[in-house]
Amino acid sequence: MWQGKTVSVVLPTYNEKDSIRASIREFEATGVVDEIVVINNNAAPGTSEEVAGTSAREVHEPEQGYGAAMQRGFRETSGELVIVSEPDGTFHGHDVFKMLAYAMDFDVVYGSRTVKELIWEGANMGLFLKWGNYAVAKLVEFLFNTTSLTDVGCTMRCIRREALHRVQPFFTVSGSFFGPEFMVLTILMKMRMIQIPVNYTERVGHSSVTGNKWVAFALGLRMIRLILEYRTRSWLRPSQFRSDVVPTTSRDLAAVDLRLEEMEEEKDESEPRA
Ligand SMILES: Nc1nc2c(ncn2[C@@H]2O[C@H](COP(=O)(O)OP(=O)(O)OP(=O)(O)O)[C@@H](O)[C@H]2O)c(=O)[nH]1
Ligand SMILES: [Mg+2]
Repeated sequence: MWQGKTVSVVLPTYNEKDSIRASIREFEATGVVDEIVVINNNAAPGTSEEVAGTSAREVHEPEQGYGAAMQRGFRETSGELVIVSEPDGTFHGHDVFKMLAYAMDFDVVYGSRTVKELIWEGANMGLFLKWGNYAVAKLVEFLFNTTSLTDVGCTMRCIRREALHRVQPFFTVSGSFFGPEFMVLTILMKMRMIQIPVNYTERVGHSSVTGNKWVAFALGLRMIRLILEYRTRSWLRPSQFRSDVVPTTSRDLAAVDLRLEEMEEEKDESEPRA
């Protein structure tokens, strides 16, 4: 629970058997996380045994891919604030405090892994990946004239439940470039967003996506294509990304919370005493 709001964490897993338990423990140790949902995406044998014995709930998602796993994770959680991360040892559980602090004022908080001081020795963030992510992020920032962005591939993020409800019906990507689709959609839906630096450490085990430069380069090109497609579609028909107006600022939500409390009190008073 954080400032009266329930907090969920989604951890998709494919090949993180040797790091997942420690990752879950880090999130548990924060003391503010209400539920941890692990999405087992045909993960390495032994992963379920590692998850058992922690407080996390494991859900099996047969459709392969990071996007498919994430979408399933969002459907499985119930928290008012939903944090997503990776259980591969690259992200730090205590960074949820930074994310949650900003989540009070923003619909979506994106992590960024390109701030030098927080890139740990051994992290898979050399020149190519750092400047590649930075360049694509700046392309998004420029094309959509949005807030300052410095990374498109960071999978540590936090989104408020109301914002998630609005964006969920628009998801189409089941593979690795789900992250940029999520980002572009939240921009097009005019959500309040910010990107903040998070720690980025050496991965435990083999990195299947960005471990290979060519795979990472192909993924980068695919991301750029997706970004350009969304930009063109939204120029041609801007109304398609509009959705019902829901409270988006903390002030709006505070007003709603206050009203709910008042209604509870009114209900209590009107109930006959035993
Ligand atoms: N490779 C892969 N990852 C998946 C799949 N489904 C879910 N994931 C999750 O996607 C995340 C990214 O996979 P990684 O192997 O860590 O990729 P990476 O090379 O470290 O890439 P980044 O983390 O994006 O820098 C992990 O948390 C996986 O558990 C899948 O089908 N394939
Ligand atoms: Mg990773």
